[in-house]
Amino acid sequence: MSQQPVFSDALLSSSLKTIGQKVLAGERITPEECLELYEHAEVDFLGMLANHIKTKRHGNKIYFNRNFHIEPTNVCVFSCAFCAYSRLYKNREEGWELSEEQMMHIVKSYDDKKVTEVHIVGGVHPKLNIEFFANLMKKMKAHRPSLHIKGYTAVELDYMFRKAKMTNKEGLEYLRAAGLESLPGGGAEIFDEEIREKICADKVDSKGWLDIHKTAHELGMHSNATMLYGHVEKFSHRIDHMNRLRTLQDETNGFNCFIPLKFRNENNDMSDVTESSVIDDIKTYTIARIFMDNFPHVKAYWPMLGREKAQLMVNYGVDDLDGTIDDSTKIYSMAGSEEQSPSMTTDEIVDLIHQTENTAVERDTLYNELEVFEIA
Ligand code: V47
Ligand code: SF4
Repeated sequence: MSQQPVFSDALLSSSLKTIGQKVLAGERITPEECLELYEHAEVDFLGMLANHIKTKRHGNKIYFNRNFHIEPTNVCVFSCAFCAYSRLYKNREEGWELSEEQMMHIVKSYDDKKVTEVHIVGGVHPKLNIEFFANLMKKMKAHRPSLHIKGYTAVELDYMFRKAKMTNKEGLEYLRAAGLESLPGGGAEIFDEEIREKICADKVDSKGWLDIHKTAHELGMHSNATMLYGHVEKFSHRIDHMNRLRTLQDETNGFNCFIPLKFRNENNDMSDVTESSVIDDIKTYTIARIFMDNFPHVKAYWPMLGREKAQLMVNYGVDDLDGTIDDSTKIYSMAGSEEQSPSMTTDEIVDLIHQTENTAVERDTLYNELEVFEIA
């Protein structure tokens, strides 16, 4: 366990000192205090607070899981300005669309591997409907009942449900009966309506995103939440985004983890936007850990951040690195991530965690601990 951090009066303004004391006392900070942290706190101070919270919650454990991704299609009816996929919609010949057979072939290719989760996420194809995905999941579950299916962002679900003329509740119940167990956190982007209009005007709005997650939680399903940061939004928009999530979590307690997603600027319609600095990245992760006091976990998604930066974030409030991801995920490599073919074996991810002098813990999707890897 870490010792209680001590602040030097000389180095801190009185308002930062007050916020620091609140955090150490386990009290919630307000959106205004969060803005003060973004605008005036240095990364060392934020790191100390975020790590204090992380250590109090999880000791020196850093979680990972063994998963694989299936991206059924990169064709998308929407045109988010930040997305490398949306360009492909304009260039349909570059699009792909996997058949049920091809996706089952991917699932079967893991038959002799100890994976616990399949993460299904992709574009919103106009022809792939709710029955198609329900049949696919039934086949997956029949083949490997223990495989946890975390699938479909609220964007994909909203489109599926509207097409099927189902309410969110009806649609989620239908998919759950077919095998869907959790929802990933994608599609949240930034909830502020004006920013959303600029970067992803045509897909599910903030209210719709939040309502799908709320309904899933009410049905006993768990989900994650993301925030796409470092583009045209301001600090206040990030805080508003986190605040809407924190408020919903107070009500439902259904979110497992919060995942800040760093905007990458290659091959999309926002390539003129400079990417966030490493200082901004660290601030965002630490502030997320401090502000989102009711979220059990903060995840650094290494295929997007790159493994070195993900490793660094372990010292800044992060307790989860997502998965081994033997991967087929393309959304980040296409948008300019350093990780051009993201894949890590269990030994590699365990080593990566051990290098940070933490214990690596394999978890399942719901954060049940499966295996503990102590440093030798
Ligand atoms: O919603 C798209 C993001 C998300 C870019 O729940 C981009 O465990 C950065 O949500 N730069 C989809 N980000 C992926 C996602 C996810 C990933 C890993 C784990 C989980 C989980 C969820 O990808 C989209 C969007 O925010 N994205 N383009 C880009 N250029
Ligand atoms: Fe489609 Fe998702 Fe890309 Fe938006 S981010 S264009 S919804 S694949």
